[in-house]
Amino acid sequence: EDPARLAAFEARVAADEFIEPKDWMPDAYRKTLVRQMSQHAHSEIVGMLPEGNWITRAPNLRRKAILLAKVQDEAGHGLYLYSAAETLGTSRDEMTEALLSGKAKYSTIFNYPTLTWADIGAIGWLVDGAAIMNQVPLQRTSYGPYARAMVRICKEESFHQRQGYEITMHLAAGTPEQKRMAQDALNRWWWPSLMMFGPPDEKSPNTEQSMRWRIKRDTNDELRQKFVDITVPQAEAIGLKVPDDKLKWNEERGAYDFGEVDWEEFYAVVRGEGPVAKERMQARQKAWDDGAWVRDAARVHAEKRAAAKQA
Ligand code: FAQ
Repeated sequence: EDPARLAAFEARVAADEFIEPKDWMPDAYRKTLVRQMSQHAHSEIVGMLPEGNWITRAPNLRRKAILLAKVQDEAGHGLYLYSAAETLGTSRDEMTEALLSGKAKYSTIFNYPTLTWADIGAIGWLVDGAAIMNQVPLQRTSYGPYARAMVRICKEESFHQRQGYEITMHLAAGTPEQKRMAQDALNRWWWPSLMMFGPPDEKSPNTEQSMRWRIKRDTNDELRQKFVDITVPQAEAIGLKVPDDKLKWNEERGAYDFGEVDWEEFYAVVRGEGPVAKERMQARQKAWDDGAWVRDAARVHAEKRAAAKQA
């Protein structure tokens, strides 16, 4: 790569300028963006499945309408992110094939099952809560189309977080059985939510370069700490207990000390060994196969139109 071009690129990034699709960029920058953005898009799409599981069983019409809208938002987020990633020269089909073949990842969090209605509260509160913590800084990521997609996504995500907290708040203030369900959902979703931020900084191969290129604006551990600091008082406010014996306010740091994530579990889930990983990929494969006729019809239609134009 031409060193002068590279220096000019790095200077633009350092000056907080956005890099746009037609601008020159190093191959490794393009590659890591396609990796992160496509995995982010896949997470939104696979992320529809755990909650989709409860649409028909929501406890009342109002809850059903809200959940339906939330899951639709997630489809929208996936689509903006695929479109933004396509501006880097990778097609949607290529990205989908990478997901289905297991080459591309999606967030570990969506490999856990939603066992009760309280899980829908926990997902909105904790999973969307963790997602916004990570995505607010991405509104200033150095690649323009990714940053702009994040603006709308974050607005919707913050609404999602509130609806989840509101479900949990109601259950926590309900009958003893409802409160028990809310606590059980917090117990099961807490640690997987902390895993969403990725491995510890010293074990994160991509962080250093991505921070230098301002693709990432904060490290994995910084965001994880912020999430703990904001979420623990929210649990306390509704009388729930975060399932971590080591959790303790550290006056000196002005932050919570907390226990170690089970990194063995994290890496196992990343490798595709999560509790419902197989079901998730089967559902995506089925959706892709079931949609084949639509893609075929669209292609044939486009070919006919192109032929008619030539004639
Ligand atoms: N799951 O070197 P790092 C949502 C992989 S929110 C699976 O630290 P990086 C909204 C990582 O890809 C969830 N894999 O990597 C919603 C890398 O492998 P690779 C999606 C993980 O990229 C809510 C390797 O480990 N949000 O969907 C995970 O610098 C509710 C080494 O890691 C985003 O994707 C994980 N948790 O940092 C929807 C946000 N963590 O790619 C429905 C954008 C790490 O080299 C319902 N992404 N890995 O093969 C990011 O900010 C970053 O990519 C990180 C990882 C922070 C996730």
